Amino acid sequence: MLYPQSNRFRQTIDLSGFWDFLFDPEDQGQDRGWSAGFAGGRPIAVPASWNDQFEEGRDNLGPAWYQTRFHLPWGWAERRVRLRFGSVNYLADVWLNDVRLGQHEGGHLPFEFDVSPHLRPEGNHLVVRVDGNLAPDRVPPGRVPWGPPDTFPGDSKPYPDAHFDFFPFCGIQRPVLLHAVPQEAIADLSVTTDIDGSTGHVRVRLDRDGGEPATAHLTLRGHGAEVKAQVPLDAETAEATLTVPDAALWAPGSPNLYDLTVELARDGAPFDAYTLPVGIRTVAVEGDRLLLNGQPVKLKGFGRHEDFPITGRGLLHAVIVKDYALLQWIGANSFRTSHYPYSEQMMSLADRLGFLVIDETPAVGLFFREDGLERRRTLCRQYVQELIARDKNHPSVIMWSLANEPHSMRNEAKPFFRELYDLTKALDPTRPVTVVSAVGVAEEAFEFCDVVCLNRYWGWYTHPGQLDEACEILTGELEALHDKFPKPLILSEFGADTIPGCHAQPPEMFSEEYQVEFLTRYIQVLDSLPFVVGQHPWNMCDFKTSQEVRRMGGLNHKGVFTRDRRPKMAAHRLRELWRSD
Ligand code: GCB
Repeated sequence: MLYPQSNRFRQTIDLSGFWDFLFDPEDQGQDRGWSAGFAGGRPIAVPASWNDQFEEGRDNLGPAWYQTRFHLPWGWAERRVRLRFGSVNYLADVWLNDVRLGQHEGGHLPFEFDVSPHLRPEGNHLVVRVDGNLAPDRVPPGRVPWGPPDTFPGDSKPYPDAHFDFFPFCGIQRPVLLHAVPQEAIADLSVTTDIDGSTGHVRVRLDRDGGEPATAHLTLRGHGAEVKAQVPLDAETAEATLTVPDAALWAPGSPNLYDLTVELARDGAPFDAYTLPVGIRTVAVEGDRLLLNGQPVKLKGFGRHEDFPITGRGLLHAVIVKDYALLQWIGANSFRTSHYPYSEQMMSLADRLGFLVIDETPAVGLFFREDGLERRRTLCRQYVQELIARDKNHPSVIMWSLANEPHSMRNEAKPFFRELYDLTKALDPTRPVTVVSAVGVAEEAFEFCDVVCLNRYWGWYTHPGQLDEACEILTGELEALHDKFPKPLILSEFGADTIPGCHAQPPEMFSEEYQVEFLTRYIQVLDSLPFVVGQHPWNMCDFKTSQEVRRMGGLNHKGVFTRDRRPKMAAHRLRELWRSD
């Protein structure tokens, strides 16, 4: 799925701004005809979560209604026009000029409609109903009936009752774009790269709308090279390989990108073009090593969240820039998109700045009881397909994560993940696949996953304040895990809640000193085990959660930066550790 762009043949406009908004407490909006437009709405910012924009919005998960009006720009009458939503959490129903366009389930992934037949030159009326409610048969789930084995010991019901540890922000959280494309447009490009000595190979698959004969002209430019290919088109798909001698490879520290331009032409007259940044690199697992461009690589970075005061999970370009600046400052080379796909803006900058990304689906808090299992399976399959369609061309994406901490103690979990793993590999055989687990050697999905990702909190949730014991258990457990699954291992979460400004000597829980000690001791263990190829402390920044007794001030305080991105002592410590190697 190509991100919309503007060029000689394409144009994109962003419908961001102030829309009208109404909560629908009785869920009667549709009966009252709101899909044709409603009166009495209040202004709301799009994109942004709605929860922190108004007093009564925080714990209200909808349904709610949005509307906006727009005129078509000059010259769009002959074009095909698509309407694209970057992320609406959770369930979106969309109408244009009172015509129902459709529904999309699942926040964090884009969806679009061909709206050409429904557009008027002036006075178009776009209405969206958003339902952010939590339910056991949604993914991620919520309001899951209480009881073992699907809740971990120590769990208590949060409010709102999410089955995951971050606030269930709702609304239109990423831009809504209108984009005009030619009638016979490039529909998709899929790029994979390979390296042979110093030569790079860029394989391109082109999908287009319409199968009339035409020609595709491909040009790869950058780093002093200009490589061209010409492919006659007589079907809806075509493939070509571009060979780049002395390729400038993509890697952290040298995020070399080429521009691939694909132009469609007939009888010498071009009628569509699209330019995609391409990084030439390989990623592979060999034994218990993770290889980037054939060289072992170790990940240093974080699990993160898209989370910021007021805007919630809404796209904020400045926060993205700031976060990358902090990642560079601290010496990180990677992050995981815990626990859902991040914005396309975040992903593009990862390509540009050279970060390695473990790209995670929104499947967090999965449980495997019968109720709703089939629906959760269908949704997980959909998310894998949508995520790979969106992110397959990013060189920064080095691994797919199918889920975070599924409650995999039930027999149903293994075939569930086997099916998702096989689907992922069929869609993208080029990248390793993982499931981020908390159950250790009991995680049966590790048998077939390419990389073992484990989350651990010894010295925090268990063995509080006892870091000697914690590190002993951690070492033994990681070794046992490696004996059972001799694959690369990433400790994808470890950390301690830390109240900024709270100090204690000797260190004790919640103090900045304890977080420093905790992370330092864990990293010593990880550095001593050669099969550990990644260390991702939890979390980069403090982030908002539902209310519960463990979450003081409504925040998870395991950030090494505060929610407004100020360093705690641990940030300085990590910088010493990570920048000295
Ligand atoms: C975990 C979860 C993460 C939580 C974290 C914590 O294992 O994956 O979502 O926020 O623990 O702080 O408890």
